[in-house]
Amino acid sequence: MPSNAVAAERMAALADRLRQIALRSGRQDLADRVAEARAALDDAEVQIVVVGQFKQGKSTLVNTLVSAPVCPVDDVIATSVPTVVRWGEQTSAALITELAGESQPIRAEIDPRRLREHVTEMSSDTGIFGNLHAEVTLPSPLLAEGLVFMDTPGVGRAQARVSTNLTLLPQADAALVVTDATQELTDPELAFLRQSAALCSRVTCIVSKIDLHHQWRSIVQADVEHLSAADIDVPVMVTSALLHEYALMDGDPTLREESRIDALTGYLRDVVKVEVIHERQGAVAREIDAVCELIAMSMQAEIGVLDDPSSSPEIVRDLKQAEETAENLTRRSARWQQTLSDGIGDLISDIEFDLRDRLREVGREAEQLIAASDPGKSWEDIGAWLADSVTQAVSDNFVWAHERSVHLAEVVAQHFSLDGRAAIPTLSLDGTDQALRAIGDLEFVQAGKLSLGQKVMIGLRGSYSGILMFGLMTTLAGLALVNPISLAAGLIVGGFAYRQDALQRLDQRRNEAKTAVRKLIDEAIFQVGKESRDRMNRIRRVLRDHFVTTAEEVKRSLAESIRVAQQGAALPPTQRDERAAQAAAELQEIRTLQARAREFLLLPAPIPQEQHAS
Ligand SMILES: Nc1nc2c(ncn2[C@@H]2O[C@H](COP(=O)(O)OP(=O)(O)OP(=O)(O)O)[C@@H](O)[C@H]2O)c(=O)[nH]1
Ligand SMILES: [Mg+2]
Repeated sequence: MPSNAVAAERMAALADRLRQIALRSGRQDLADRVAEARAALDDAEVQIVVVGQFKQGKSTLVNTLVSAPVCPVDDVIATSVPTVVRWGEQTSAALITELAGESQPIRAEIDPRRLREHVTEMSSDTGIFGNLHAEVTLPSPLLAEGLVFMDTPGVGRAQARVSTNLTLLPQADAALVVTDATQELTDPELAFLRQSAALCSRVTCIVSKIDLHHQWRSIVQADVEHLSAADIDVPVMVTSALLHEYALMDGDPTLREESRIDALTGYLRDVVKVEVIHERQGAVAREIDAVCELIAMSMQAEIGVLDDPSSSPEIVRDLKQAEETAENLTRRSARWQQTLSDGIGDLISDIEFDLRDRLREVGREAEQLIAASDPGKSWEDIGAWLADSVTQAVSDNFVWAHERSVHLAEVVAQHFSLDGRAAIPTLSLDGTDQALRAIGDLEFVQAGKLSLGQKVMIGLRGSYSGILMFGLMTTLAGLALVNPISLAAGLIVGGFAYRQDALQRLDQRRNEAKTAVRKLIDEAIFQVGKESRDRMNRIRRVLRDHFVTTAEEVKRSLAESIRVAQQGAALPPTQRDERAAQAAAELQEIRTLQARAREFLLLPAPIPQEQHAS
């Protein structure tokens, strides 16, 4: 089985040859398409997000993997801004702010040693409302391999942050969900793992800090059982950043082995990266296959006419019919376009209904909690519970919306190819299988060709971008008024009158708390609902553009077929045979290229020399 590098070289050679053929056939559009696909072969970056609950050792893990103390680590102060760490000859750091409605993000270079001041809770609020993330470059060996890590704020502390973290998952190539060995996986962690696995196809659960617990093996065993009971199928690996650090200081190979960091590094490099690159090459192979098919179509028409000029009117008539079918595909009345419009409409209302349903339920439970306690005393607990529950509801809604959008894209693709049957021979509709792979709010900038999934990702950036948190926090801040009303009054007034008054005041506090909860729920429904509507409308645009472009490409290919068929029929008989032989040779070459691309699609990813996953 060829390694990724060998496969990339072969694929590049196929693409270059195909590009020449496309140019020779006068198809600049197809030549450009091939060139774009080929550029993806040079993209060696593999994006890995590191996520998990608060203080599980995410930043420490990133630092250990990249062998440098880039991400701030602290017992108390939490990471608050996602940080992307990628290879660079020089160490550098920058803060990137994406403002809503602005196409260009604002980039500010900062001193890498002062990153802590910008990406932790220590940072002062800039007052800017937008997506903020940091980018660091480092000359680290693992990063030189193309791995890019993203350290993220912990889930479960800073209220609705989880929804921001979830949006990072669909566009990442892989995710490491970190949980430490001090306790077994909790329910919120399991819920988060389940959501992660639904949004990202390569999730690994990392049990960190195994040095802290003699019994870490039984914790890991329990974690594996929890995962299997919850039907979450992700590999589990263990690490200790601390043991790794000691091993480096003492030059102790046994300790180093025990830290299991090298095993993780090897797994990321030899399994995860290899699979991701193989998948990317597969996308290029599908592009080559599709372009070969389009070019072969005109060649076949020409050969048919050259072989039997009397069949020319018939062939041209068929081609014209197919051209009309392709033309119809670009019209708004085409069935796939209807499927898309109706599907998006239904999705918008279903998602909103689901969101309303989930959030109203949270509101009802909160009101029960309020009715059963004195909000003056329990408000902080209720607030924390509320933030968690709203977050959970919004996250579940997000995951569900994501899955439904992917399904819709598949149905639209099916209808498109059914509608186009007469026009589209055996064209593979690349990208639609993994369409909508990403709904995210941070763009991992990638070189080369944008797949449909990536286009969607960029189109959708900005969704759920912490707006919920903003809304939530301001509403919660407004709840200060629920705090116990001055006790001073109670101190002077005594006895029965005071107790009566106290009851009344308790009622009043409860009412105020309930009103505040309702306001918060309404706010969340409004904000999240608006974002998901916008997101769906962007999905609609991206899908429509994708398929209309495909239909137009087919139309151009058919027009070209008609042209060469007519030209072939007009050739004097003496030249006809010569041209027929030439066209047959060209077709043969195209079919050989196509067969090679298809062969690649049947190959599994190259197996690493050594399996590192435990
Ligand atoms: N013993 C031990 N402690 C660790 C290990 N990894 C991290 N820690 C400690 O755990 C604490 C939290 O580590 P961080 O890396 O800041 O955790 P985090 O997940 O990034 O935290 P937030 O970003 O704030 O959510 C720090 O005190 C680390 O020193 C480990 O492998 N062993
Ligand atoms: Mg951190």
